Amino acid sequence: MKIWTLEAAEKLYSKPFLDLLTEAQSVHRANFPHNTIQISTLISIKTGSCPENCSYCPQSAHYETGLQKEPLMEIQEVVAAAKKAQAAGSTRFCMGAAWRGPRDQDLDVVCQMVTEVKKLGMETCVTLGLLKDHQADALRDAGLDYYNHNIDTSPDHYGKIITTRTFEDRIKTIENVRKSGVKVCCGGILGMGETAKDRLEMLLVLANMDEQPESVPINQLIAIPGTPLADQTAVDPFDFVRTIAVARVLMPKSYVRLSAGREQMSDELQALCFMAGANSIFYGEKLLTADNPVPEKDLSLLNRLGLERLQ
Ligand code: SAM
Ligand code: DTB
Ligand code: SF4
Repeated sequence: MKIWTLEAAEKLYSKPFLDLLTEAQSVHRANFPHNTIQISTLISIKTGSCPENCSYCPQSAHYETGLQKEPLMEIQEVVAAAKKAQAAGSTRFCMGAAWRGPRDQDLDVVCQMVTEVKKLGMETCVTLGLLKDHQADALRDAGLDYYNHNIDTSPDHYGKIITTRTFEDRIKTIENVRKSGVKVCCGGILGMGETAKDRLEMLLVLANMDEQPESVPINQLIAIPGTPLADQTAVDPFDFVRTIAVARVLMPKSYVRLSAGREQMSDELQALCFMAGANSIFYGEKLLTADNPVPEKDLSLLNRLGLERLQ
């Protein structure tokens, strides 16, 4: 497999904007059906009181964010939410829990949720924090399609954002997922005070994995009052688009998901991200705890752009 260098990534990132966009769109078209988009719906199955100190996160117990905390949901409640998402046109259901990692007794419940959602005919995804190898195997046996675990930022910048677990801890979890045969969903966040080099270093870690992640969520920081990143200035929109474009060129076959932060973006900026190779979104009025565009607004956007939902 091709190893991408920082030099090559920097060369791409610093191209004239329209050249970079054209290159990314041509790579995109060589690998995906034109004008299509994949749609996932998120649900928070366990909310808040997380022991980790991720500086961006409304669910960390270290910060006062005014969040309504909720224990692990009942299986039937989750299945009802999945049915609703399916009826609204979503094909993948992603369940997120604010844990450092699941205890085995909690994992049993999540496995049952996965099996039930899978029975509806939807693809399943969970994001539960750090995962041991036997836990990844249990989720696979329950029918899990994807596990989301992000590296969040570059190895260098990481220590400024989280200190309760290391970059290497995260890589280990991703390796455990990969070994189990569950597909990997792994990306990061832009707008946490990182440099352009940090953004590229983050993409290089993803692109140079033995197998590239099937799905790469690129989140724009939602600056949450009460967190250490509450007053962070927003990332320059063109730099955001450039990063998406470089992700597309480096990882031609991965779904690049325009994830958190769309509520704060104009329709035109989102369209530029799709031009740059983003071909997946979270659909539904909530992400985990933060707002996402309402479905009517998204349907109208997809319609105005002539983008078809992938089944
Ligand atoms: N606790 C699990 C974990 O950390 O892996 C799962 C849930 S966690 C909320 C999933 C991801 O959401 C984080 O890794 C981060 O990339 C993203 N995220 C959380 N808060 C965010 C925010 N305020 N803005 C943008 N992305 C955010
Ligand atoms: C990912 O990369 N983004 C999603 C998903 N994976 C789990 C989460 C975004 C969370 C945004 C803040 C919130 O809703 O609490
Ligand atoms: Fe906890 Fe995940 Fe939020 Fe970090 S990102 S504080 S691990 S819920």
